[in-house]
Amino acid sequence: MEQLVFSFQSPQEKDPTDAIEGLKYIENYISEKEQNELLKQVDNQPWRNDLKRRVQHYGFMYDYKARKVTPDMRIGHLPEWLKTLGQKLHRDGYVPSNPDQVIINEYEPGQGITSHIDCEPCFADTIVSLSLGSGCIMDFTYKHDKTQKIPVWLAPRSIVVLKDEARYKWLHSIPARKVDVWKGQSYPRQRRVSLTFREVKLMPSSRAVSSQSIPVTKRF
Ligand SMILES: O=C(O)CCC(=O)C(=O)O
Repeated sequence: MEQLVFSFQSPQEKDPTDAIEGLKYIENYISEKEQNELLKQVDNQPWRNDLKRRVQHYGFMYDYKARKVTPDMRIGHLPEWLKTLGQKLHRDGYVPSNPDQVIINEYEPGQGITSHIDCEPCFADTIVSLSLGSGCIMDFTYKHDKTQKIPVWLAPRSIVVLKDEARYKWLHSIPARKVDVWKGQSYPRQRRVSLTFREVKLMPSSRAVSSQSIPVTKRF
């Protein structure tokens, strides 16, 4: 498999808001060329069609319905092209160790993801999502007061890092729509592919689950 080489350009670090503790947003984290290589790699792999949007799971399967990851859900090591990127995130100080689980989501215009906090017993404290292809708005909603909602623009080739309050006290979602309006300007959505890097906190297996039989929900 082709080895991806990532440049060492210092990324432009920007926080869109100081309102959410633990949220970091970094534009231009990878180059256009790296983005195209990654999209090629992603599109060479099989997609799962059991959610409203297509997904790929690496490292461990994640059971959306039961919200769990157990040792028997291990798929294997991350493929080289994801491992390299995970190592870069670690080297750059965005994650405390090399991630061992990645979920790739594909959003066609009009598709989104419902408001959620990533499974607390399943995944460690830091989660990073890389956007490819299209930008979109990610909404953050405060868990204890749902009227507090903060939209954050995620540009293609940017990463968003969720830890501390951003990870545990704010739900995140991507509204299912075809156009985002950001700072007064309209951005028609195109196909967006996100790569979300996590470290699994294993729960004991309660029953044997094969990766083919993992229940998922069309509602997620
Ligand atoms: O698409 C994204 O950037 C976020 C994905 C996400 O929230 C998830 O997989 O739980």
